[in-house]
Amino acid sequence: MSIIDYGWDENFYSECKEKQEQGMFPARVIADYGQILRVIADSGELLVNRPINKNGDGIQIAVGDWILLQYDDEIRSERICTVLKRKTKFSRAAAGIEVKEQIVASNVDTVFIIQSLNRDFNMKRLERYLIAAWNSGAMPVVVLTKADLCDDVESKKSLAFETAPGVEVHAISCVTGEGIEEIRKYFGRGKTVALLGSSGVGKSTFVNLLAGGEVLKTQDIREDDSRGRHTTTHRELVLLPGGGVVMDTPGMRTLLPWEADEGMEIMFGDVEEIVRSCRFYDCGHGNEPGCAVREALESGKLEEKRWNSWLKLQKEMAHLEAKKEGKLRLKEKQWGRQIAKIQKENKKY
Ligand SMILES: Nc1nc2c(ncn2[C@@H]2O[C@H](COP(=O)(O)OP(=O)(O)OP(=O)(O)O)[C@@H](O)[C@H]2O)c(=O)[nH]1
Ligand SMILES: [Mg+2]
Ligand SMILES: [Zn+2]
Repeated sequence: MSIIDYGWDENFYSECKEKQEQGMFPARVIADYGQILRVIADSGELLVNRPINKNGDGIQIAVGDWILLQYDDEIRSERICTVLKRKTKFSRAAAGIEVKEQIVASNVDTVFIIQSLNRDFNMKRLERYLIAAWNSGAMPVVVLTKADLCDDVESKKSLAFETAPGVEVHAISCVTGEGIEEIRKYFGRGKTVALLGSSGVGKSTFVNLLAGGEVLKTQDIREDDSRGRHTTTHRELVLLPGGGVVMDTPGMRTLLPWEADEGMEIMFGDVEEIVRSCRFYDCGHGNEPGCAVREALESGKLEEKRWNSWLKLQKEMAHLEAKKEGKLRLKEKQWGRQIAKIQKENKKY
C-alpha cells in the first residue's frame, strides 16, 4: 500500500516539495473522531490530535484532507503542520445556531447522492444535494438504493433524471446485486467517491458490499416511521480491494449548501433568467406589471413546483448570507474595539 492508492498526486507534491525536504511528510485523513483524527501515510496508519487555533477551537480538518505531518520531539508523536489546498470540497451550513461551514467531504472526485427507492425518495432534497455537489467541484452521480423494495424503478429513475439533467442516475440493490457492476466504473486506483444521503438509505451496506466484507456497522431502519437510526457516527475512508477509496458518512437530516452560486446557476439557471427579465429589478412577482415570472407560470413555461423550490432555497440562502455578514460585522466590531482599546492604552504613555 502507498498513498498513491489513496489518491496522492503529483500536484500535491509540487505544492509542498520544500516542506517535504524539511522533514514533513504527507498523509490523508481517513477518519474523524472529533479531537482525534486517523490518518494514513506511506508508513501506515497513525492517530493524531486535531490542531487547535489561538481561540482554543479545533481547526477545520475534514476526512479526505491531505495534510503534512512532522514528528514533534516534545509530544513524542506526529503533529499536523499544514492542510494542503483542497481539490474539491462538499460543504454545508453546519446544523445548530452558529453560522459555520462544515466540510462534509474533501478531495473527492465523485459524489454519490444516495436516496432509497422506497421511503427516502424526495426530489426537493435531491435538488439541494445537487447544488452543493456542483459547487463542490466533484462530479455528482445519483444512486437510488433498495431497488428490490420498489416496483416502479423506471419511473422513479426518470423523475430523478428530470431533476438532475446531465447527471447519471443508477438504481441498485445491495440485496439482489442489481446495478452494482455498472457502478464499479466510478472506482479506480487513487479515485475517491463519497456517499452522501439521509440515514438508513444503505450507505454503509453499500461500502461493505464494495469492500467484500463487514467493515462498517449497519442497522435496520426504524419500523414505526421507516427512518434510519443514525448508525454511522463518523466519516471514514475505506480502501477498496479492487482499487479506489470510498467515503462513508453519517446520514444528514437537513442540507443547506454553504455556498450556492455556481450550483444554483447550474440547477436553476432557467428560473434565474426568468426572474432577471421581470420589468422591475425588485419585482415581488405578485401583481407588478411586466412580471416575467407570473407570465411564465401562466403559460406553463415555468413549473409551479420548480418556482416554489427556487423561492424557498433562495430565501434560505439569503438568510444564510445575511447571517454570514452579521458574523463578519461582529468580528469587525470586536476588532475595532480591540484597536480602540490599544490606542487608548497607548495614549496613557
Ligand atoms: N432491501 C434492501 N435493504 C437494504 C439495501 N441496502 C441497505 N439495506 C438495509 O437498510 C438498512 C440501513 O442500512 P445502512 O447501510 O445502515 O444505512 P446508512 O445509510 O449507512 O445509515 P446511517 O449510517 O444511519 O446514515 C439496513 O437494514 C440494510 O440492511 C438494499 O439494497 N435492499
Ligand atoms: Mg451508515
Ligand atoms: Zn416578477
